[in-house]
Amino acid sequence: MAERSSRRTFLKSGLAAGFGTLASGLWSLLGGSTATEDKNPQPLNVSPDSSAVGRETMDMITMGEVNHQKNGFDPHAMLTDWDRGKVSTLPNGQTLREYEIVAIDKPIEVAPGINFSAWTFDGRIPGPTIRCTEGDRVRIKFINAGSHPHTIHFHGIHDASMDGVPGAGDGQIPPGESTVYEFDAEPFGCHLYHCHSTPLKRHIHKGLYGAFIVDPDPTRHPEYADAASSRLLGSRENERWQELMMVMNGFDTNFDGDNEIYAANSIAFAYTNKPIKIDHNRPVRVYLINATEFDPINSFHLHANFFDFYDHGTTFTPDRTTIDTVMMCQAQRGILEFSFKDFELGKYMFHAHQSEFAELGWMSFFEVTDGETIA
Ligand SMILES: [Cu+2]
Repeated sequence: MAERSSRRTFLKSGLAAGFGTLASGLWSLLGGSTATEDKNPQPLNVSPDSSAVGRETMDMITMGEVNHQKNGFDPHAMLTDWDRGKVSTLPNGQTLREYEIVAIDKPIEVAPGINFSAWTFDGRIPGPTIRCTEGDRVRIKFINAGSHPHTIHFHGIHDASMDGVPGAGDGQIPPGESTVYEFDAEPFGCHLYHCHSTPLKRHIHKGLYGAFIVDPDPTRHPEYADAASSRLLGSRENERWQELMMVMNGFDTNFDGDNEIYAANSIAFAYTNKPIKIDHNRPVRVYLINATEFDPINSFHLHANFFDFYDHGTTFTPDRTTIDTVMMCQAQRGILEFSFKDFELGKYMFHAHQSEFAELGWMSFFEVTDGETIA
C-alpha cells in the first residue's frame, strides 16, 4: 500500500504544483464509470471541451505535448528506425556491421512537463535499434561520454570477454574511455542490450537499454524458408509486413525506487495522442521487449483482436497462438504477429494490462486504415 499511495501522492502533488497535468479518468475507462461522476474520487484538472483529441480520450491521458525535438527522438519514428550499421564484407565473405554507440547523460521529457535525468545510449531511450542478420559480424565501438562507468551487455551468444559485465573483458568503461564489442549475431530473434554496471537496477532504469534484433538467414533454415524470409528485412517476403519495435519501460521520476511513468518507447501516451497508423491489408509484426525496472512484470494487451507470440523470437512456429495478452519479466521479449484484415477501420487500443501502468502512460492505439501506415 505504501508504494501505491506514494505513486498517487506523486500524481496529486504534481497536479497541485502545476508541473504535471496527468488526467486520471482512465480508472473510469477500465472500471466502467465516467471520470465526471461523483463516485470517481480522482482529480481531473482539465476542461472537457479544450482538446482536439476528444473528451473520452482526453479523460485518460496527459494534457499538452512532449517536446520530441528537444528530446532528440520521436517515439513514432522510433517504431521503425532500424539501425543497420556501417556495412562492409570481411575477407571470409561475412557481412560486417559496424556501430558506434555513445553513452550520454541527458534530461528526457517522458510526459508533458516531466523531465527525467536520464542516462542514454546515443541520447535516446531506448537506444538505437540494432538490426542485423544471423551470422553477421557485429562490431560496436562503445564510447562512454557519461558521468558514470557503463558497459553494453548484449543478450546473444558470444565470448566471455565480449559480455559487457564487470569482471570480464574490459569490464566497466570509465567516463571518457571506450571499448569495442565484437561477435557474430546469433541466435536469430528479438533480443536486447543494456548497461551492466553496478548498481544494475540504477543503470537500467536510467535508460541504458535498446533493441537488438537478429533476422534469420533463410539459407540456414531450409525447412522454414518462407517464415525466415518473411522476417528478413529487405526481402521480398518481408515487404508486406508492417514491423514495429516497442520497448516497454518505466521511469522513477521522484527517486523513490518505483516508477511514476510507464510507456512503450518511453513517452507517456505518445501513441494515444497520435495513434499508430496500420494498413488493414498488411499483417503486423511487433518486436516487443520489456526493459521495465522495479516492477516484476509488464504486459501487452491488444483489444478486439488476437495475436500469435514467439517467445524471444527464436522459433518459426509460435509458442502461443490466439492470445490477446502476454506478460514478460524484465529482459523477456518476443515477436507478436497479427492482422486487421477484414476488421472495421478505426482505433484499436493496446496497453499494459496492469491497469495502473496503463493509467500512468502505457496506453496506446493502432489506427487501422485502408492503405495508410507508419511502416
Ligand atoms: Cu551504466
